Amino acid sequence: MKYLYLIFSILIVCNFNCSRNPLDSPPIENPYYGDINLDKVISILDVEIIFDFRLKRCDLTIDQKKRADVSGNGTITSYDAGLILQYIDKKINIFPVENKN
Ligand SMILES: [Ca+2]
Repeated sequence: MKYLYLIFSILIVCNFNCSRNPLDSPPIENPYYGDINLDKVISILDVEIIFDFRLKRCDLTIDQKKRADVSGNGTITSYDAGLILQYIDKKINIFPVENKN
């Protein structure tokens, strides 16, 4: 299972790096969902935290878990990581959890 997450993360990071121009993605001020490391931007660093959490390399606070569950399905998985990548890449402009609130 660990290798599956590693392979998936490499694939999405490669896709992310190949398709995104960081200059055309201005930061969003004070985002809540997706900003897991609390640095006030949604970035690849937040995606990495999800994989670290899934691989039990780190723990998250209750607030960080709420921020990470961008799908709003009550779990934190690679699906949430994928949604954050889509958000960064401007393929979506709102997280599913925000439609539920
Ligand atoms: Ca962040």
